[in-house]
Amino acid sequence: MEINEIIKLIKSAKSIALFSHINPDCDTICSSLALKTFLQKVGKDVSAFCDGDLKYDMSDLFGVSSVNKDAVKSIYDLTIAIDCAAEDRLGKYRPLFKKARHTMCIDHHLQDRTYAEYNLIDSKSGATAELIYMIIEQWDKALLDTDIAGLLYTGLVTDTGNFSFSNVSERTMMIASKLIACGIPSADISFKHFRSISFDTFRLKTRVFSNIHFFEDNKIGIISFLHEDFVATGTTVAHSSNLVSDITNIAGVEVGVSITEVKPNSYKVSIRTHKDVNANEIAMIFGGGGHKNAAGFTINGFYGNVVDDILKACKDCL
Ligand SMILES: [Mn+2]
Repeated sequence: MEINEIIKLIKSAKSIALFSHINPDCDTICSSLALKTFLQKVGKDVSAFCDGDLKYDMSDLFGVSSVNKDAVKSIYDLTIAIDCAAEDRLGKYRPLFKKARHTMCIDHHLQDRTYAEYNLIDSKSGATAELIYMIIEQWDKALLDTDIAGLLYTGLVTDTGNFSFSNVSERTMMIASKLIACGIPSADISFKHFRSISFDTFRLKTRVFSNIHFFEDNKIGIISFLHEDFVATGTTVAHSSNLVSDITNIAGVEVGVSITEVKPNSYKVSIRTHKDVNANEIAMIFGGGGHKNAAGFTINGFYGNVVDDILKACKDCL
């Protein structure tokens, strides 16, 4: 649908609930909080929900303490899934999302979907935050303040790898410049999300990085974060996020895989690729998805079998 139609539909709703995806990243949370803040300014009754723990790097986002804090209404005029490629990404909030008078999805993932009644889907968008910006700009750009701009910029920066991935377009940079013009601390935001790591993460890195395995002439690199690694370094699953890109930073590596043990015999897998190797295709084999160069899925099984299956899928995609 076109942005102006989406705006019309949101305008006609009074009570609105926004939903981020499970295992939330900054784009899904920041896009939701930015839209929530804006819609409150235009007088809407808005709540934001997310099935999942928010990571430590989200703790100072504007309005983040309001997530999951509003009383759940029995029915909303409109529910909006934000950055959710599939209905099951809503987690435990799926029934609440479905029960609304109208449902909408705003997203930039590749997957075809039909789970919402209205859709604003643009896979060329660097982040869902880009789509939220366009809604706000067309609706009433005078209401774009530094709080909203900071949220949108954080979503943009994190989903584009600090403006370094192939999903960065001319439009992405135009929007970034408009957000910077609002007076946001852009350098601080980039530092926080791309350079600064906690000492715990540093300890986890030094332990696990010496044990990365390479295959196919070093074209495939696999890193594993196992329960024992978290115990030995006093860290949790959250500390392992984004470290997969350190593998694809190595010259010659075309596919980087991180396998993180989230429960006994249950693993969260992130795939990062270069050039024409399609991460989304690899993830879809295992019931996941994402983007061409960044995708993920969850897999259950014995560690050795999990590695074998993933490695085979990666080899087939080279
Ligand atoms: Mn996103």
